[in-house]
Amino acid sequence: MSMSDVRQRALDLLTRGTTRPGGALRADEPTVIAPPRPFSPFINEHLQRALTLTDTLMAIADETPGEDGLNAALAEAERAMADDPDLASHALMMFITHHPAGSQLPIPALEERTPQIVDLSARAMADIAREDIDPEAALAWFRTDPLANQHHEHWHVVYPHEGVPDGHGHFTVQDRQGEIFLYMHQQMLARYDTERLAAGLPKVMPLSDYQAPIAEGYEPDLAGYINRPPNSHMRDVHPDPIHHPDLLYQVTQHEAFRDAINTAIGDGQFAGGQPVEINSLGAATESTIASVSRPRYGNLHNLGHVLLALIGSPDDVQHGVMWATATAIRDPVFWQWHRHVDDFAFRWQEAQQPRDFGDSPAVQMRSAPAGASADVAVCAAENIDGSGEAGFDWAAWGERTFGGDAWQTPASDIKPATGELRTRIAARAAAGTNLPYLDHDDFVYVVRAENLHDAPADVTVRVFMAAETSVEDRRAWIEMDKFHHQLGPRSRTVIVRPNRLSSVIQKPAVRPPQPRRTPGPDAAANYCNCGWPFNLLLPKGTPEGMPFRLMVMLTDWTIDQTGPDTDCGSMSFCGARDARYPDSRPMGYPFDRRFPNGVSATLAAVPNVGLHAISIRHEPAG
Ligand SMILES: [Cu+2]
Repeated sequence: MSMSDVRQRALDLLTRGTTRPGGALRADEPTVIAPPRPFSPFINEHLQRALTLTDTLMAIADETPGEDGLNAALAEAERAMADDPDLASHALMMFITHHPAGSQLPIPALEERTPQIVDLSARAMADIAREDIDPEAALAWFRTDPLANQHHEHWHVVYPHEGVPDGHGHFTVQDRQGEIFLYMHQQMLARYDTERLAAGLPKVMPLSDYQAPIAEGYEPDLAGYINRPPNSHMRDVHPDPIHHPDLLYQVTQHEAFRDAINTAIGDGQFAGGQPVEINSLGAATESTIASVSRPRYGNLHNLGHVLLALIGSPDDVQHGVMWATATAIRDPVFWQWHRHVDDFAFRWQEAQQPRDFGDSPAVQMRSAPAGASADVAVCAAENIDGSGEAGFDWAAWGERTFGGDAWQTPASDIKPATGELRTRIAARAAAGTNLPYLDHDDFVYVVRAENLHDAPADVTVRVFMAAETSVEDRRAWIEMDKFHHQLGPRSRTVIVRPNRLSSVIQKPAVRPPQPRRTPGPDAAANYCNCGWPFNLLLPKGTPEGMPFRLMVMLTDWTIDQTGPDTDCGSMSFCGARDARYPDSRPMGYPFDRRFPNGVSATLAAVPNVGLHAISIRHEPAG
């Protein structure tokens, strides 16, 4: 069997297995209630069973190198699919993501595996600018974006809470997995809240009272997933009626786990004496196999998904979209649940000492009036002559335009700097239709920095953005980019950074954004699929122009660095494959601690920080 045959077999398996027994549901078929989908990646035992299969696939591929081993692994996955297609597909995707030989196989895009989501997304996009609809429906375009859903699904494939197998029955969580679980979801919330602001909606409220009715319901209109009726609340459920019909999980147990975690945060330590820090807190809250005690702290986040998925189910056999990572973010309650989960992290962070920024490098950006920086600007790529050509020298252009004699002029006053970035609705071909999606113009950040030392200075450039009305809410800051740059000794450097290289997005960034299904020749290819969708890098903004604040901070890379740089995937959300997370500072730094003197006043006074006001304007269609 040739490699292309083996790859085709993987595509066929994954496009037929995840929708329903007997074949993939096509976009033009009616969406009806499908047979129950027994597998949930949020149920520990289910994920363990899937990972055991992944482990077996790895062992098979290890035993026979090359195409034959991969083909044998696929044969094993196909056998398992007869029993539980969702479980086997999830296992196969984890094999492809985590095994060096497996990573030569493709994972079809979520919209290829479940083409009916494209139609739902197209309908939601049609409502993007309507004001006469249900408020929560105004955000449906964001929640149903196929690439955003794929990002969430894939992230959980990269970071399974029961650990990654090694082909020999050993399962290990990855470096800082508990912390990245909290951070990645916190960043999704920051983005969602920003879109809510643009739509005139309040920020997401936490679902912290497990007895309270949830006023708003949700109708997914998606085969295999039931409605969540309005005014329903969590109730005792049988999380696994097929395998464990006698197992009952009670809301009071769920409350006890919530309270135990809160007690640990208040005490600063878990019951066994282990300190609460961000990684152990994430592990205990999700929970993962690295939890200090699952008997004591339970499985709060995961079983919250299950409780909320079963709300509308009379028999606990049918479930809503909260059941699966590929569908959960569609339901507004996902965001309420995750705000509650994030509140644990926030509460812990608030109890820590604020930062004094005493380890800042001897590098400075100049301030300008009104707390703005003279050394930060953005430019639309279309206004940079020649920038569309391959091999364009950004650094030379930056130096020519913003360096030399121009150094004394505020960067934002120099052409082609702009005060406004633009977004619009574009369309791409997907599942046989023309799918509208949010897109933005390419742009670059321009950062000028002066190294005051006689030696070269390696810095990490951290770029965040927040809606102007939310700058004092440290949780509102969205990470836009993070990268390394070297400044020469006693020099003034113009740093130009194209948006397409952002550390948070799936790479390479392509336009129109396409979920890549064919991995490249290198073994880390599928890992590269991890990351936020490029088309959603910029918040939508408003037709009038929505004010935002950009923050650029330069930190000492010799302190930050933990390993070699990677060009692949999202460094911020996915770390480095099977290695240490590539930034020694806590994720979200510097917004991961309280600012007793206010966010913008504090940051404006730090010499290695530049703040800059910009506007994001959403251009109407047509
Ligand atoms: Cu998640």
